[in-house]
Amino acid sequence: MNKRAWWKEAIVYQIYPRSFKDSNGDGVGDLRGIISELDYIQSLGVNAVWLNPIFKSPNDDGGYDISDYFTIQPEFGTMADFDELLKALHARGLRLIMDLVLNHSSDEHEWFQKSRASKENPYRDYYFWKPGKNSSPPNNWPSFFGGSAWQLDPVTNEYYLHLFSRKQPDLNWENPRLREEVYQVMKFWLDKGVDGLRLDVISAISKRTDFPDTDTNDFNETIRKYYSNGPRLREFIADARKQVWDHYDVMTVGEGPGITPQNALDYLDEQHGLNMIFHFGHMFMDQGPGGRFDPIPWTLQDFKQIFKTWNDTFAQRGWGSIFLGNHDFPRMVSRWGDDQIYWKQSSQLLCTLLMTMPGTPFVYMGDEIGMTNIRLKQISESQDIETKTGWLEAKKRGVSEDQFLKAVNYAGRDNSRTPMQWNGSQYAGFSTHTPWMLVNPNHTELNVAAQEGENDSILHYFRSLTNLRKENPALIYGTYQPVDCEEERIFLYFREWHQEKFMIVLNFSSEVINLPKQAAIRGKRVIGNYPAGSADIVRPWEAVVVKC
Ligand code: ISL
Ligand code: CA
Repeated sequence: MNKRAWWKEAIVYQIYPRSFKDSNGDGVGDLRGIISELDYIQSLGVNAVWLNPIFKSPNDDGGYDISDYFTIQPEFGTMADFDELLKALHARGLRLIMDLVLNHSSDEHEWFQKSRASKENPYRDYYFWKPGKNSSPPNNWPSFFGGSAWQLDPVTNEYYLHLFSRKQPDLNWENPRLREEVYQVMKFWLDKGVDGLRLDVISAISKRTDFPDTDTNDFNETIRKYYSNGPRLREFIADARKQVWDHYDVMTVGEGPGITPQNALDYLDEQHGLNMIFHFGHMFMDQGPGGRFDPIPWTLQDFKQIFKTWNDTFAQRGWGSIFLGNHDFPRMVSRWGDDQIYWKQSSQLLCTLLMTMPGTPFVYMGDEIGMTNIRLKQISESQDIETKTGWLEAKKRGVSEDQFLKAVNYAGRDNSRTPMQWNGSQYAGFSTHTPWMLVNPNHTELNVAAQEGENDSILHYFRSLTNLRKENPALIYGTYQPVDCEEERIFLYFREWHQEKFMIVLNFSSEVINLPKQAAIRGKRVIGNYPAGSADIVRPWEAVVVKC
C-alpha cells in the first residue's frame, strides 16, 4: 500500500471547463481560458488537473452525453488548443486527468444513430433494446433524472435503456465489439500523453441482463442492488486494464454510485483493478429515500464514522481519494460548514480536512476561495437537467415550487456550476458576456483578486496547506487514527508515519469549546486558521494541525 506513486502524492484540482474561464467572450468557459490561468493553477500548489468532459456533446447533461469521443466540444476549442494545454501543463509539472464517460453515449453518437435504425444492423447490440411489456416499459427501473429508465423508440418500436437522461443511452459492454471501440477511445487519449482517466459511472458498466424489477422505493438502494456492481464488472475492468492501461503510465480513478465499503475492494485489485475510486458515503448521507431532492439532516457523528470505515477499507487494499464537493454536489462550505458568519473559518477548516486526510485530495475549483451555493429564485433559472426533470416529476406529485426550490437550493448541482469568481467586476472576471449560467451575486466580495490581497484569506491558507501536505509524507502515507473524542463537535485524528506524527483538531461548530484532555493542543502548531491561542480551547470552526 505504501509503494510510492505520483498519483498518491498528487493534489488534484478539478475544473468544470464550462464555468472556469471564457477566453472569447461567448459566455462559455473554454480551453484557452484554462491556458490563460495556468499561473493561477500552479500557484495553488496542486500537481494535477482533472477536466470534466470536453468532448463533442449536445450538452444535455453538462457534456456527460458524448457524441464524438475523438473531437473537442467546439464551444471549448479545438484539438490544437487541447494539445497546447496538455503541453503547457506538462511543462509546469502538472498532470492531466481526463473524464471518460463510457457507461453511456449521447443519442446523437453515430453508434446510436445506427443502432436505432433497424433491429438487424450491426450496431443494434451496442445498446440495450427490449420490447415493451403490455405497452409498458420492459421493467420498473427509474432513471437518475426521474421517470422511467426506458425510452420507446418509434423507429423499431422497442425500448432502449438509459439510466440517466433519454439522451444518454447505456452502452452494452456485453458486446466485445463495443468494448474494443471503448479501448480505442482510451488509447487515443493516452497516446496523446494524458496521465490519468476518471471513469464516469464505472460501477454500472456491467448490467444485470435479466433486468429484474426493483423491489424498493429507495433510489440509492436500487442503484446498489440493480444498477451497480454487476456480474461482469470485475472482468470488464480487468480486461480494460490488460488491453489498455497496463501499457501506459496511467492512473485510473473510478466513479460511481453504489460503491460501498463492502464491495470497494473488488474494484481495487492490485493486479487487475483500478488505482483509486471515489467513495460517496458522506455525499449521500443527507439524502432521504427519494434521493437528492429529498434531503435529510446529517450528523458529524455519522460523518466521522463514514471516514473511519472508508479509511479502514483503503488500509487493506488500493488507495483512497478524499473530496468534499464536485460538480454534482452543493458547495462544501454551504453543506458542511457555515457560509455566513464563519464562512472564512469553516472554509479553511474544510480545506484543512481535505489536505490532512488519507487518500488523494480532489479539490473542486472555487473551493480554494470558499465559493458558496447560489440561491435560485425560480426553477427556470436552473441549467441542470437533473433539477429540470426532477421538478417535472415533483410537480406531478403535487409538490409546490417553493418546496422544491428549497431542496434544489440545498442539494442541486447548479450550486457548484456557477462561474468561477475571479474578481468583483460585472461577470466576475469569468467573461465579458452574459455567462451561460448565473454568476453568484456574492462575487463582488468573494473572489480571487480580493483574496490575493488579503494575508489571512482562504486562498493563502489553502496554498500553505498544499505545501504542508507535499512536504510531509506522514500526511500522505501515514496511518489514520481517529480518536473518539468526548466532545462530539470535535473531529480529531492522528496521522503517523516513520516517527512522524500529526494531530489534527477540527471544531465543527460555531462555539468556543474547552478541549478534553485527549484533544489538548500539545506540540508545535504547524498550521491553523486562527493565531495561536490557548492549548485547551478551540474557537468557532478552528482548525489546527499539530506536530507531536
Ligand atoms: O450526483 C449523484 C447523486 O444524485 C450521483 O449519483 C451521480 O449522478 C452519479 O455519481 C453519476 O455522476 C456522473 O455521471 C452522470 C453525470 O450527470 C454526472 O455529472 C457525473 O459526475 C451521468 O453521466
Ligand atoms: Ca468561450
